[in-house]
Amino acid sequence: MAATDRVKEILSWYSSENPGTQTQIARLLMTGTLAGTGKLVILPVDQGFEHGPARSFAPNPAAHDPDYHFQLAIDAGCNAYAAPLGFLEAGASKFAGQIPLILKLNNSDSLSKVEPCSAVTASVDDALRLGCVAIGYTIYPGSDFRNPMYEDLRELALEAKSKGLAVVVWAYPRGNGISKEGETAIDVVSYAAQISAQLGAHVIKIKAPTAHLEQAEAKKAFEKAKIPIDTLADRVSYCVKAAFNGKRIVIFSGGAAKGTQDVLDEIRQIKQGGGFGSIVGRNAFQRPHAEAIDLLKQIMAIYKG
Ligand code: FBP
Repeated sequence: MAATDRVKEILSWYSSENPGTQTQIARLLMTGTLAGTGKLVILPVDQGFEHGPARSFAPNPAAHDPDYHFQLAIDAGCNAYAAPLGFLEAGASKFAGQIPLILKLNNSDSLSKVEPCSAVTASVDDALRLGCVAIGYTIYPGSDFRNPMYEDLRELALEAKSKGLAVVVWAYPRGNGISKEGETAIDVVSYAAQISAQLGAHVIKIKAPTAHLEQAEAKKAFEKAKIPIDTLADRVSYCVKAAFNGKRIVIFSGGAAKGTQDVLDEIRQIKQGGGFGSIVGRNAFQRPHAEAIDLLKQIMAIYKG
């Protein structure tokens, strides 16, 4: 399939990257039901590591099987499937070439109470060995340990880019620096998008922001500039602006499992606000297979417009 004008436009924002990295960004944008539209729907399945197997897979026991997620992403027409090393190693050969893969290079579990900080659990060479298009990496702005996470990402992103891979950053504010409500506050989430862009991310994944304003100085700035934040579409629009005036791909996470209409209403607002797509994990793999495919197809239909 020839690259569409929209895909060419998006690739022009990454013109400093080598042809290998640009090719991988193009593969992300030219695969699946949304190929060529400039929109993306990615299936992420790192929740087994992040939240534990029972919380993640008990609602749909078939999802304990690594093959399940490859097949789900393929059957639903996703742009890519993202997972930690173990899940990708388990299916990368069987499903080789059928779905672009993103290897999550760092992960954290829910078993410790210290400040949020992920361990580096895989390498750029693992990503190449498994045929991935990109590395994935989580940062926790707001954590006391954010600096080592940013510094590790600098090294990994440099290596990934030099070896022709793309870089996807999960930007999840949390930790001592911010309140629980502040983790999804519009000032904090848009700040996390900006940090990710400055760290060199090609694709930035954030949570849907609320209208809460966490930081007093940022609150004043939002109010003085009269930045609209009443609707989710308004807030998505500001997050996209915060990521280099819309010149970085910003996608939104699905969050904990919820009703189909709630998911679709949120997607409509993300589309309206100019978001580039979604990364939908629990709302997909915790549903029975047919229901998950149906929901993902409805999400893609909204993005396709
Ligand atoms: P979901 O759609 O299930 O929210 O998945 C997106 C995701 O980013 C996963 O990659 C990650 O494991 C999870 O969210 C983290 O969720 P939380 O911040 O609630 O721990």
